[in-house]
Amino acid sequence: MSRAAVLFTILASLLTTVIATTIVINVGEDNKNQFVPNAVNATKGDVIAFHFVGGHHDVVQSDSFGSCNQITNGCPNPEWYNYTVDLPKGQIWFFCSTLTHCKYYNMTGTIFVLDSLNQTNNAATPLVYTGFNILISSIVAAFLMI
Ligand SMILES: *[C@@H]1O[C@H](CO)[C@@H](O)[C@H](O)[C@H]1NC(C)=O
Ligand SMILES: *[C@@H]1O[C@H](CO)[C@@H](O)[C@H](O)[C@H]1NC(C)=O
Ligand SMILES: *[C@@H]1O[C@H](CO)[C@@H](O)[C@H](O)[C@H]1NC(C)=O
Ligand SMILES: *[C@@H]1O[C@H](CO)[C@@H](O)[C@H](O)[C@H]1NC(C)=O
Ligand SMILES: [Cu+2]
Repeated sequence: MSRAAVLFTILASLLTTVIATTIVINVGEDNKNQFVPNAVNATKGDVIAFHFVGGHHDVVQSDSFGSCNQITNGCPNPEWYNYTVDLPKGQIWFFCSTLTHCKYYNMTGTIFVLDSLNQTNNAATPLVYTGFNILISSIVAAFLMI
């Protein structure tokens, strides 16, 4: 890489760090089985702050848009579940696995992760990405105690 390219890369990553934002998604808004908003744009480093505002819900990842196929464990009804986006681009699909909230109420959503260096080249290529795994260790721990 040329010196200019190195400098650009450093500056770009600094800028990305500085402009990292928090995006709030309300879970169970208006006591309905819904995520509001159910689609957000983000870039790597942004925080998706799931705010559990009503009812009993969770947030888990699925394998495709609108799907109810669970691929990770998730976070059941905390006050907040703050997920820091840690893939460079792609899509992260999620849903609520409580009762029939996904199947009958379509309680689903998508994080479109835009390439922070080229936002026209956005989330066209879906990546199945497993980032919501914070409960795995506690589930394992629960098994060990049985
Ligand atoms: C996300 O970005 C796309 C363009 O890449 C835009 O069309 C869309 O309106 C944006 N969605 C939100 C929720 O900001
Ligand atoms: C999550 O983010 C929200 C919004 O920025 C903040 O109010 C809350 O304290 C955070 N909670 C945790 C557990 O990090
Ligand atoms: C389900 O929700 C998604 C957003 O997560 C939306 O795009 C889609 O149109 C909804 N499907 C139905 C059948 O309402
Ligand atoms: C940004 O992405 C678009 C779509 O893939 C591509 O056509 C364009 O050349 C890219 N721009 C840069 C500066 O890489
Ligand atoms: Cu729910």
